Amino acid sequence: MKALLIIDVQNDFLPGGALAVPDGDQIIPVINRLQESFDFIVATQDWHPANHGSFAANHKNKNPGESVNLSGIEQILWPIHCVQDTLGAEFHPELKRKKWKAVFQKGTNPYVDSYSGFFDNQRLQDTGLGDYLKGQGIDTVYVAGLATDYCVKFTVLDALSEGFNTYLIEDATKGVNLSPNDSERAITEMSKAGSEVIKSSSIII
Ligand code: VGL
Ligand code: ZN
Repeated sequence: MKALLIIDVQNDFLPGGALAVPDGDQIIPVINRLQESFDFIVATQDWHPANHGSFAANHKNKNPGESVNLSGIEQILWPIHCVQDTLGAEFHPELKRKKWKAVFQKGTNPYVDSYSGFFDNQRLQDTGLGDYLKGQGIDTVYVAGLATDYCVKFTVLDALSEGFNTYLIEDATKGVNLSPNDSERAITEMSKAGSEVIKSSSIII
């Protein structure tokens, strides 16, 4: 059975937000249409405590875009974003949520970031998403949301490693592009790892 995974379509990742993905809002109507074609829909939510180690503001003399070593691995620093219980962490109000079965929150541990919906960046903590999907009979996942070059990419790669047939819906995702071609490179990487890359028009009837 198939599921749609909607990754981090939250105010802070949309135009006007703290870590706005350029044109991120353009995928909202696409995702809303896509939802009509799925019976099983799960979303993820970036959900950081205010002292999170991925925030540049929590390191001395560091700016967003620079890196630090966080608990032993390289961490890109971001503006303060998706702080728990703030407006920026909420899903965009136009995003339909009626059919969602569950929301998996991630990035709650201040000492390790979590781009993927399945595991943190150290692969130490499991969000439970993989077992949940398998327990519901899901063997195929379609991935949409933000951002192509971070949370979507890591979610797709982990979905593949967890054994799911994995489809990236290319026009239902947008990237941060800290470097100009990051999204393109991310899509190539997901494809090489075994993900199918498709357009929403191949699903929407
Ligand atoms: C994300 C950077 C930091 C994402 C989350 O959702 O792609 N990117 N936190
Ligand atoms: Zn984050």
